[in-house]
Amino acid sequence: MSLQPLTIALSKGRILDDTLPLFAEAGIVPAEDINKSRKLIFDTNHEHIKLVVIRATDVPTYVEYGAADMGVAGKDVLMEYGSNGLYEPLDLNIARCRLMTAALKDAVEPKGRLKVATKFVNVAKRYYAEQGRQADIIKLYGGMELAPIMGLADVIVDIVDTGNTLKANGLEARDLIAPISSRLVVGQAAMKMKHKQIQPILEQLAAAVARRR
Ligand code: PRT
Ligand code: MG
Repeated sequence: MSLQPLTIALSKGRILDDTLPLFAEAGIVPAEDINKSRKLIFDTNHEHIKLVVIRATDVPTYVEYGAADMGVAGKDVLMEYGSNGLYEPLDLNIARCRLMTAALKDAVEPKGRLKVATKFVNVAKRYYAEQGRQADIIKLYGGMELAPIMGLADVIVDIVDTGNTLKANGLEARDLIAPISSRLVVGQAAMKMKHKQIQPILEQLAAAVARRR
């Protein structure tokens, strides 16, 4: 009996660097070096498994609509996407960092409405609403650290790892919104229709994650 084809969407960039070794430990290896190719679709050592390598923010979209059966995405991206149609069965424990608020070092937060610059607008809206804090959310696409320096915002919501980027720009981390790592996501259709193929992959990946702990 031949297996149904299965497509896994991987986030390119820094998550990919952590994903490929983990997948190798789980026995899934691309047929060629992804980092040396301009292709977006890759065969693997399993005849029925293909990998597609796409923008991190596009992974939940591909998986939700069933264009890919499963995917790897940062929890930050999933929180921002609002992944209703996605199962999130496994924390891969890679690309770990924190989603935090940050402000100019020693700056005092204004009493009234807070100006918040971020690319995580949905996360920021939800967070300040939960805090009962009035906030104007300003969408940026990168370089958030600049916003408080230039007076565009009082605080930013951004990813922090070592804190070096904040420090280099005279900012400091303030409040933790969520600890972040990359997650395996599975689409609802795939979970129903391809459960038999997905289950062993899930188990192999879970075992690889567990061996690393
Ligand atoms: O670059 P592009 O716009 O295509 O997308 P991207 O920047 O979102 O992709 P990429 O490759 O940077 O990967 C982002 C994903 O990696 C995030 O969604 C997280 O899940 C995860 N991740 C883990 C991180 C970091 N660590 C990280 N340190 N993403 C970003 N950073 C950046 C952060 O934005 C800040 O500029 O690194 C800087 C902070 O690092 P420290 O060590 O100076 O604190
Ligand atoms: Mg980047």
